[in-house]
Amino acid sequence: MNGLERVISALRSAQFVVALTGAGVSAESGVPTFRQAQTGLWAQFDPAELATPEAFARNPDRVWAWYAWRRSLVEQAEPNPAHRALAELARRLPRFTLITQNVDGLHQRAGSAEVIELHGSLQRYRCAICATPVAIPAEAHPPRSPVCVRCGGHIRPDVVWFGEPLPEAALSAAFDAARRAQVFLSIGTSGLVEPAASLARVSSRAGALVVHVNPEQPANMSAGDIYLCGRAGEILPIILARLAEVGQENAR
Ligand code: BV8
Ligand code: ZN
Repeated sequence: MNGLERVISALRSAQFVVALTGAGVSAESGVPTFRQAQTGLWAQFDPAELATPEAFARNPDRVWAWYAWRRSLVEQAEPNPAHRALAELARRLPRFTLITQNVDGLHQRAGSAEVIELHGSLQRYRCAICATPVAIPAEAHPPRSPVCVRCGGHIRPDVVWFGEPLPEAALSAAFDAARRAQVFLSIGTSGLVEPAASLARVSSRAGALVVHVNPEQPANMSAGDIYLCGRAGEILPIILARLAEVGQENAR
């Protein structure tokens, strides 16, 4: 049985499926991955440098402008077949948990109701000092980091920067789900960023079949994992169609 057949067979009998996505899932929506994002003005900066509290403390307006630019890219983007297939999978499988490293909100726009956002969201903001949440609509995006009305601190994007802890509730929910899954789909992620990259190994050790969907082999594969080489926008709809073909035993 080839890799795809094994995945379909495992999904048909799985009671609990988990998917973890990375920037590769949004690539087909035209949202560049973290590393590809650096074009034009931003080509001269290293994203791993910009996405840090130190960069924001040193030059809040530069980091603010980078996120404003990325948010404008996302606002012009549409969910792609990969996002939509994941939203449909949640409706087809008995139990499905979607975890994302992405901050673009495209899973929600594709109809995924519950999304565990490990790295926060471009659409949310908070004060860097007192953490007061601040609503900023895309169409009224200030060119510079606004000042908090409560404490005078700088307003920042509500994303997790390198060196910052992930939101505790999201992280523990993600590891709990990974441990309980029979199938763990790792889609469009290079498997380089921790602690998200460890979810696949934790799931595999707990007995799940781990499946990586990526045109390039990710860095966090374990022995026994299945690697489906290709684009998420191509492979996920095929998986969904195959599941629907014979109507799997455990459909809702
Ligand atoms: C923490 C939000 C501790 C911000 C992001 C040394 C060793 C190990 C770890 C570390 C280390 N030194 C430091 C660390 C920790 C560090 C880390 O992991 N560094 C790595 C780089 C070595 N991690 C952290 O700092 C984390 N925090 O550890 O805190 C702590 C604990 C308590 C108290 C204090 C501190 C925080 C990590 C979160 C950082 N924030 N994003 C923003 O977006 O601006 S991470 C960001 O980069 C993305 O969210 C993404 O997760 C990650 C990688 O980005 P991309 O490259 O764009 O995406 P991805 O990797 O997913 O790659 C794209 C993939 O898609 C590729 O594989 C490609 O082949 C594939 N693809 C392309 N097209 C398609 C496709 N796949 C499918 N279909 C396609 N069409
Ligand atoms: Zn404040």
